[in-house]
Amino acid sequence: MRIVQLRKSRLFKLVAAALCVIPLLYILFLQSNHENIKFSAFSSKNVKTKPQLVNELGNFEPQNVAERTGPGEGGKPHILRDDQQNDASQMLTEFGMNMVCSDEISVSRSIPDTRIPECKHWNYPEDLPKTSVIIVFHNEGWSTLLRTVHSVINRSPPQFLKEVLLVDDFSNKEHLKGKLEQYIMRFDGKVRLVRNKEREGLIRTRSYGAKEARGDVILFLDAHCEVNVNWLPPLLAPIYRDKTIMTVPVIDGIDFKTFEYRPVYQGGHHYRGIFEWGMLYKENELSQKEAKKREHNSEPYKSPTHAGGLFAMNRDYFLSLGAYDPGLLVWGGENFELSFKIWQCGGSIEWVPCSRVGHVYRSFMPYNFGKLAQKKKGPLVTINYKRVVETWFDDKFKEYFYTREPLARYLDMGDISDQLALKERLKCKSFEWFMDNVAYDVYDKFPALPPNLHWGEIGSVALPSLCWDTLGQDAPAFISIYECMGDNNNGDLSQLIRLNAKGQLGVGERCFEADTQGIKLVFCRLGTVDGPWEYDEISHTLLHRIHKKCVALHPQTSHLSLMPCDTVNTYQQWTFKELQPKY
Ligand code: UD2
Ligand code: MN
Repeated sequence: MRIVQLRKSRLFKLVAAALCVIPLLYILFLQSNHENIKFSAFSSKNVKTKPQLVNELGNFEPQNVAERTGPGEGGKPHILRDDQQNDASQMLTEFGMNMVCSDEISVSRSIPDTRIPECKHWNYPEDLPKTSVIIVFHNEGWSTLLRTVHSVINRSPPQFLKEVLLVDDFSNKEHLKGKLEQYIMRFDGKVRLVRNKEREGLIRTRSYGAKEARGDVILFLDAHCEVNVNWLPPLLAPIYRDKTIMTVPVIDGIDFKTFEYRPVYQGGHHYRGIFEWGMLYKENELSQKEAKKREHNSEPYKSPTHAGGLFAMNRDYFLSLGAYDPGLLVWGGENFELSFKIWQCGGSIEWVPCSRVGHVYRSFMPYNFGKLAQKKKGPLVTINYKRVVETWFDDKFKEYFYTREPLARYLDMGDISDQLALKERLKCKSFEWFMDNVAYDVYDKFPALPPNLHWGEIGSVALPSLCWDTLGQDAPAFISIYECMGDNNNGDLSQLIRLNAKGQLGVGERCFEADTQGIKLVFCRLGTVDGPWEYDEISHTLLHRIHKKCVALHPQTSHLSLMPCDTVNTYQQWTFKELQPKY
């Protein structure tokens, strides 16, 4: 604080001495005082197009931010009293986050500045584009939604904030109706609210928001975020330089129970967004090769993809790419669709370390997918992935997806001819090009997948109605035996097991290992697709090559473990049965 003040006064003297118009400057200074943050009104730097690292405080850094006290201030956890726990757990069930806790925290609370120190010393162009911050929501809690809005208003230079556009995806909660309309009137038109006439899901709702927006740049946030100090200019600067760049802030975590605000990533380490072949979103530490392309550690860097929720883009560019594929329903896969489309069709994605935004990661999804989910048969998110894969992947890569997610072959993804036509029209590059030039580090963690030798349920020959089952547990856990689901399977993947040509036995993104106690579900070793398993097509035994033992079912306890191989013992014999789900 002292340093900031010293700097400020020195700057003040300099400018005043040069211009001898202290009263005028003072008026300017007061006008720029927005809520409790002052944007430097005397930035004499004429930063035209490129951000510049300077010794003094950057031109949009807030100064004289008032100290605040109260629940949750400074991003501290807010702990409730014992007599509030009942209400709290009710709210947790309804919203996936502790709204009792959130309601007691100011919508304008302070949070810790999680940026690396260098971030305070960038000057950004003074004429950055005007932005529509678009927040889509479905049945979100009151104080979390409004804290998102207030944080944007409080921490964005007003000249770059065209509007905050709230898009209601057909919520039915009372507090999101008239009360919300009433509340936003205090923002004098800066906050606008539009509503869907029926449930569209977050993906289509965002596309609608983009069409409705009035800013040059559209910037999406989830409805439970808090933007951090000076978050906006660093996101706008790359887009100002090149309209085909999508920018992504670094996401901090807000605890869904206590609302503690804390960084997700260890200090100074940079990550980029990647994916595994089942299309689950993953991250990888920035390679030296990428890191070295920049002069300073706080500068943006290229990333293959992003988590989905928080990003900025030129509005016309987004619309010229056809917005999101309108065939993607409700939730999931849209982050990949947009990322592949951007990269393959000539644009790029940059993660911006100096822009930090907090997001409440919920414990579970508190809403269902509504009527849209019933329209489609089968798991909707996998259908979304299939549309994306079928549109943007080359044949070789499509195989990796179907190897990892064999049931996806049976899903009806609808018509993608418009997407393919767009790809043709924009002369987009191949997926191979994308993998070689942009997402090459995916292979470090998720190498090309060898084909499955077998996939489906693993049934016992001794007790044919029983199959291997993860029982929906996450790794690490012991695997059990349970009644075979057969073709009644409808999206429950706990019995869908794959044995690949290199001996890896997997279920979903997890793998099977064995120790003296039993057969275990574990995290697959990253960077390899090899495994210890070997299935004997004749004896139907499953050998662990390292332990040189076979998987056996204990006749009394139904426990699975490794035993000395006995090829004629039916309790050591297993059959794979492919599933044919009737979606
Ligand atoms: C992540 C993304 C989210 C989205 C999603 C995949 C982050 C931090 N979040 O899941 O933005 O990309 O992955 O699709 O990267 N909503 C609607 N209509 C619906 C469902 C949700 O408007 O039918 C709203 C919801 O109120 C919220 C936003 O969409 O404001 C994102 O939904 P979420 O928070 O449930 O998604 P999340 O964070 O689990
Ligand atoms: Mn979210």
